[in-house]
Amino acid sequence: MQDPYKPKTNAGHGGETHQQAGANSPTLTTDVGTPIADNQNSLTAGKRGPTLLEDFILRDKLARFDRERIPERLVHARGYSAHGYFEATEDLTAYTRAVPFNSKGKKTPVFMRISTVAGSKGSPDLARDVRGFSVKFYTEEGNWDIVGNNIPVFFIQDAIKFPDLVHAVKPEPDTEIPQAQSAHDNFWDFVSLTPESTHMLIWIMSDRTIPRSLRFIEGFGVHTFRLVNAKGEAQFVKFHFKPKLGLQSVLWNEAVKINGADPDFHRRDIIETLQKGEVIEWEMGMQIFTEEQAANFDFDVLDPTKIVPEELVPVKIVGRLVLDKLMDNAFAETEVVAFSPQNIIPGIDFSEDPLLQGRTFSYFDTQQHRLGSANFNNLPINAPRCPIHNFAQDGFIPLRQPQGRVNYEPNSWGGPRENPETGFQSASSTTEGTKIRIRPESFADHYSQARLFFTSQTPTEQTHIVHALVFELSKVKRADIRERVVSHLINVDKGLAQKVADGLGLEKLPAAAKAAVTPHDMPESSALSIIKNGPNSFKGRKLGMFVTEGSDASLVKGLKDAAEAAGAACAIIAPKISGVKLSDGKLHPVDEKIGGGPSVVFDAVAVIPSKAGADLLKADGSSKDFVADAFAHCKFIAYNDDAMPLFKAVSIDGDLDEGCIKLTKADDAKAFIQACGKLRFWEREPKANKS
Ligand code: HDE
Repeated sequence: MQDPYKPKTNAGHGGETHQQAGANSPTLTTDVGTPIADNQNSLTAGKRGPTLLEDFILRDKLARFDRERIPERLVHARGYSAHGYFEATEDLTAYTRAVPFNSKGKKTPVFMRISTVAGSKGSPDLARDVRGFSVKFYTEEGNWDIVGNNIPVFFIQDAIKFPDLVHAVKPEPDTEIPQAQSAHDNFWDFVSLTPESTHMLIWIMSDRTIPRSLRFIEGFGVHTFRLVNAKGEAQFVKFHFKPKLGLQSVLWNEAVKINGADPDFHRRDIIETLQKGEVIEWEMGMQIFTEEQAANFDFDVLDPTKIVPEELVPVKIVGRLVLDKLMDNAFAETEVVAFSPQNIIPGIDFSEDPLLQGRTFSYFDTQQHRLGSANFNNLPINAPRCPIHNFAQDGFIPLRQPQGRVNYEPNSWGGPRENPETGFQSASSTTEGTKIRIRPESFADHYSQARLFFTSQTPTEQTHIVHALVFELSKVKRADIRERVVSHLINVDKGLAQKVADGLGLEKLPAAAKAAVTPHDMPESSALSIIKNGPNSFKGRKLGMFVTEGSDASLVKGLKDAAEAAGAACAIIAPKISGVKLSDGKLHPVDEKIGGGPSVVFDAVAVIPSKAGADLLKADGSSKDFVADAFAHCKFIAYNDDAMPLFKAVSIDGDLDEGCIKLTKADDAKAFIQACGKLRFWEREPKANKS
């Protein structure tokens, strides 16, 4: 596999000396352009004398260094970005005048950021957490931001509760632990006292929050928005992004190990994919429905804890979201990019969803604080790709240079004017009422859709939800909080509640929490299951080949050819990073040393040691972990006869199932890779019993 980390500068490709690498480089300067003769030594009085205050080069460098950090985001601090485009596959002018959809084939540049929520900027990628899913469309009528998540609902219904929610999930203020974890008393205390969060809780305890790759997650706008066409006619809309390569997650036991082996697992996956020249793609979809239709649903579409089941309003695919370019600089792009739900364009409008209403204020507000200036939208990554004409002026770091004397309107000099024909128009919707602080009754059913999500999961996925709840609640110290959570689960699904109660060792089930609206069953929705929406292909996945000195070179080649023909990557894991001599007597490159490339970072493995190699390694801890974990995580395993001592060493030699496929010749590899299209051999899980 090609080294994805070759230097991106034009200073050559490794191996040069300092002098050679700098042969064609520009002269180093200070921040005001003064050329620098010596970047190794401060200015002193005499060789061993004091450093001189006049050493402006030293001061410029240190002072600049001291001010590199800006406040990280309050939430979604850890994220990763790439550039790309949106391509419309439908002309939607009947529904909206939004320019990205005004003609089939129309392309709009985008910048995307995918993030975790609770963890700090340096936290690991594979925490159990929601993933932020933000897309900035640089349209010719302004920037449009869809600032969504990979989960279509949210914990709370009203923006006023957001600071409480974030305080509860973040590290506790006295101890400042745990980092990037919801498994602690404050979080479960808050949510168990907030019944509206129940639906979201089942989602976050599902495999949705431990994705295998950010390329295999869905994106949702969450809120109901409005589409507005040129005639001013408005319809409700929900935004969806469906991954081209299907949905896929890992097991919790795998996530724990991946975070240890590679805390940058998800961002590395994006880098390697784009540096190979592949793209990352979603289908963008919309659920479009009228206010009259919405009035007949048995839930309120203004309630952000509710979905509109796809079986009720199908998702209409309207285009492709494609990422094809890495960032040039992480700070200048993903750190200072400012996504905001208030950034909308003509043809898009808000709904009265109270969570969305609050968000339209908060992002712009927090960005003023975080980016240190009202001019943050003039930073290159935030700057619109269309003309800006207004009388805004001054403020810290005024990057725009207005010309002339006019900075007000109306005026009799000239300058930009409002345009009722082309300017943004809010959708006309009648609204009235006495001022009041109250939650609508139509928001009060907190359990029926939580039940819908749970019952729409496969038994495998339901088991994972049970395991996750037992794991998380077992970290909660107060028994009364654990029981309070179970009391809500009873309203979701009695079987779920009983299994969690058993897992926690509760003597008996507590009384069910009081439900303001009696929960009712809803028709199952297959769209809600990951396993039901897998790719049935190994494309975009990664095979790990465990080899030793003397391994069969034809098997290695057969597996590599078959994996690459299926659009998958493969890596060689061997005892020494400098290379491995296979049966053909040739030294083959190695991607990871055994122990450095554990099986958790691969989607499927081939364990094809030589006889001597297996004998050498059957007592080696990392080698045993490689095999035991792959089996326990229900991965497809290719193997040869010589692998049996390793299987025996971890006591799986008697349990080999159809997910373990023996290779006797190179040609057998094709059938193996074909089988890997199922991604996991879930039938093994009850036996493997790790998740
Ligand atoms: Fe956010 N959210 N949020 N959020 N959110 C922020 O804005 C907020 C909510 C989401 O990659 C912050 O610039 C409020 C829902 C994403 O830069 C902050 C409420 C959804 C990102 C903020 C919510 C999101 C943020 C922190 C309740 C899914 C990262 C940094 C009313 C639809 C965007 C920032 C990026 C970031 C406020 C709830 C998604 C604090 C007040 C619901 C993807 O302003």
